[in-house]
Amino acid sequence: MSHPLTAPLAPFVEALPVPRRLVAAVHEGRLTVRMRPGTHRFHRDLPESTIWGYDGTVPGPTIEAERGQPVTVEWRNELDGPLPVVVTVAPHAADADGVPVQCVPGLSGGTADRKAPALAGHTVVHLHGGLTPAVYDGWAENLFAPGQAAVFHYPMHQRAALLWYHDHVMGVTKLDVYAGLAGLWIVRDDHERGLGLPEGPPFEVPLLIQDRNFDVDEQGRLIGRLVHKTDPEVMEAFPPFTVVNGKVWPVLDVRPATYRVRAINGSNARTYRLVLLRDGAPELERITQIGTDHGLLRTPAPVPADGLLLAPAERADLLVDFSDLAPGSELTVLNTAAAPFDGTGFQAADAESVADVEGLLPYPEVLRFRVAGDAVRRRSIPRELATDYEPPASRALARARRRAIALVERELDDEPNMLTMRELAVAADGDEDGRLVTVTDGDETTRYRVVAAHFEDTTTFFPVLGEYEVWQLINLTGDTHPIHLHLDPFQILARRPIRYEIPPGGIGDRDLAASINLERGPDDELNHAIDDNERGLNDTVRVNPNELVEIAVRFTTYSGRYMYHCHILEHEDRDMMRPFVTMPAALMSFMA
Ligand SMILES: [Cu+2]
Repeated sequence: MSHPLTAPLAPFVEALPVPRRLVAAVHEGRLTVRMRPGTHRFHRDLPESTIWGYDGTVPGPTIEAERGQPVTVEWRNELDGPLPVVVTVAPHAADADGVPVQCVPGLSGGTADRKAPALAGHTVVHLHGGLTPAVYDGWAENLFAPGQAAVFHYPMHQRAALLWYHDHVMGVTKLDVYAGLAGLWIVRDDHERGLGLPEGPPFEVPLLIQDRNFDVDEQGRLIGRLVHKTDPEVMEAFPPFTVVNGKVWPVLDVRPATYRVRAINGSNARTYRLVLLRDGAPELERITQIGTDHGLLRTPAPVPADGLLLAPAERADLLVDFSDLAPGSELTVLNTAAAPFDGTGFQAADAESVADVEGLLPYPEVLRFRVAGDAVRRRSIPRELATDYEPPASRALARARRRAIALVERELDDEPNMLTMRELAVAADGDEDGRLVTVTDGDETTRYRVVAAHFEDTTTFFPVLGEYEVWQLINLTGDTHPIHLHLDPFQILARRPIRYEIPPGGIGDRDLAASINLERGPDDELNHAIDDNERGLNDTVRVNPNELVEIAVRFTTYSGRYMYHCHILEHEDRDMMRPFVTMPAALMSFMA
């Protein structure tokens, strides 16, 4: 049931900001970025908010690098406490009017968490999507304190792509990123330049999409203070206000031309399904997707008929054609994805009526484009884009090491649920001791035992550099999880429906009993398809409920200790994260 809410802020009244560009070549590849407290106005009608930002801004500067030209960043931690976010768990999931508390500003009767202000601003920076040596990858426990600095070297031996840098501190990434510690990083190269795609303003527009909530005063008026609010039923924050490049519901004036829009979901937990509307009707055919997380697709792809799905950390490189539009035309981007997202579809044609507080989507507005100015010659879209990768050969995959990971939500009394990744190893013959996971594919059944469940458990994944691996991500929860691997990108091989049973008490602290069948359940309405716009090089993949996703990954260049995790920040902070160690082949036989 839908309760329309009246938005307390006017949509589409403020210009979309474009983050300051920090072009590495201009600084001979040596940059200094200061993490500082700052003030930021998220909307014309809001007071200033205190934030933590890279160079004191939200978002941080967009760093632009060139393939093959290393960049060194001195990340200087000049934060001083307290954390500029009020953290609260509201006592009830809905208010007296039955409206979910996450849809409204303020603390909703919650008390401010007293531990959060004590966070003194320890940080660590991760370049998401970077092919980065392990020592500079931003291990979640290698922190530096206010007054300290870290000098990280980024080789940039990687294809052109939109990356992003953000805080990655163990247990509080959700708060540090929410406070503002995120920025974009664009890698460019000659191949991409040869295609004549827009580069830089005004026709290349980066969009960092996030959601935020704010506190209210005693009269119920919005004040700028950032609020991270959860409730007893939903342990992720799904704030009501969509913020693009730091502004709530901005508007961008565009000329009648082709624009390159580089979108990234930088929200803590919310998945967006973006629909472009004119006069209430979808015009998704204006959008052509040319790239994914790690850069160009082989060929352009349409976005799915329902809209462009972006789970946290996913990126899309898009060409949007406004060239036939008269000045004064307006196109609006709406989000049709309910939260928590579980893969359920929604027809683009119904987007204008999608507002739904039960789905924690009181305001579907994201952004508006307003056509103004003179026409510019329309760009044709190259039919061939990337030529530097192919789907992995079946011969290479036949030999590949296979790994299986179950995604599990464990309910606890009086505490938020624990989300863990259960690394599975094939059980020994004769291992009959009850707690096993069986995966049945036709008449073949594989029996697994859990070998690791928590971040601090012993490392069990030691991928060999240069060799393909096939990872199976098996979702045994009710929500979609965007799983992110650090270091090299992967390709999605399959999305397969599963049905499974977990016996009562089957999810233990470390063990797991489950029987999984690779077949569709009777009530499963998801299509479990790989969309054309997912057939690229990715570092984050949505794993939907009742689904096993198979990816092929080959770590190539750097050996060391890295992480993979769910990119819902409230999940990775609650243990949905595990290490892996990449090793050169010659060393493997010397491992004890
Ligand atoms: Cu998750």
